[in-house]
Formats: sequence, structure tokens, C-alpha cells
Amino acid sequence: MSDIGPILLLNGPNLNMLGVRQPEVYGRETLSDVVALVGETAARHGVQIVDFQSNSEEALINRLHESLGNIAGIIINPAGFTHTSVALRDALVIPDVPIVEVHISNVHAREEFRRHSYVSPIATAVVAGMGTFGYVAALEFLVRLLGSQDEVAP
Ligand code: CA2
Repeated sequence: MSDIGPILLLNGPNLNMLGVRQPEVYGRETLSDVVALVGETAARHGVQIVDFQSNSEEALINRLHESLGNIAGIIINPAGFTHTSVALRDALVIPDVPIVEVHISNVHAREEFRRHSYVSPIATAVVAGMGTFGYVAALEFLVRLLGSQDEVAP
């Protein structure tokens, strides 16, 4: 096991439909496939993933409140709430840990309304357009970031 604490993997509304609908936009992998992929990557680093998906803004916010003091970082695809939710953004800063915002699609190459994110200004890093590999990239980044924070000077 590494010294890095658990990483919270949050997925917002409709992402439970991954692989089921709109494969031309979001690919053929299901959310379970994505969670398994991130879990395998995390296991290789000795890091624990705590995953949660909800279609409810309230449930996502409550999950963040429950995570206070228990997590080392957050990977979140806020989905539609990216573009609408001040409340989710306010909740995301509560655990006071690094946040990586992930979008499967390139939100900047789509409709204008997808170009604004309430989350990006409080995120440490933003990934968009890498498909589901973006979640793995986010985890690798957090492992590197959190691992370097743990290093003790010789
Ligand atoms: O590209 C992304 O990951 C998004 O966060 C996905 C959101 C969208 O509102 C954002 O602008 C970009 C939509 C998630 C809906 O996921 C579905 C997956 C399969 C079928 C239908 C919806």
C-alpha cells in the first residue's frame, strides 16, 4: 500500500448510461468498465478508489460532505452539472484536496454552453476529449502529485 489516501471518483448525471446510448459521442465502455479500469490502475499504485455516481445534485454534494477528512484527492466528471451548478462547486472545495475535472468528450468542440465550467476554476487540472482514458490520466496525475507531496527531503 502507498502512503496516498483514498481517491474519490465521482460521476454526475446520466453517466450511468455510458456505453448504452450515444456511443458516437461517449464511446462503448460502460461506467462499470471505467471504474474497473481506474481501479486496476489505482491497485498498481497501491491506491484505493472510492467511486460514486449519481443523477442527483444533492447526493453528490452529500457524498462530498461525507468525504471530509477521508480522501486525498477527487476525480470528477460533473457531467451536465459542470455547466450549471454553483452548489456542486461549493461542495467540491470543502474536502480541500486536489481536484481533477474529467470530460470524456472535448467540450470545447461542442455546443457553446459546454465551454463554461463552474468547476474548472477550482480544479487543479482539467482533462477533456481523451475518451475514458481521461480518467486514467487523471489518476496517474494525482498519484504523481500526491506522491511528490509526501516526499521527505533527505
Ligand atoms: O464529455 C463529458 O464527459 C461530459 O461531462 C458529459 C456530459 C455533458 O453534459 C458534458 O457537457 C460533457 C453528459 C453525460 C451524459 O452521458 C451520457 C452517456 C451516454 C448516453 C447519454 C448520456
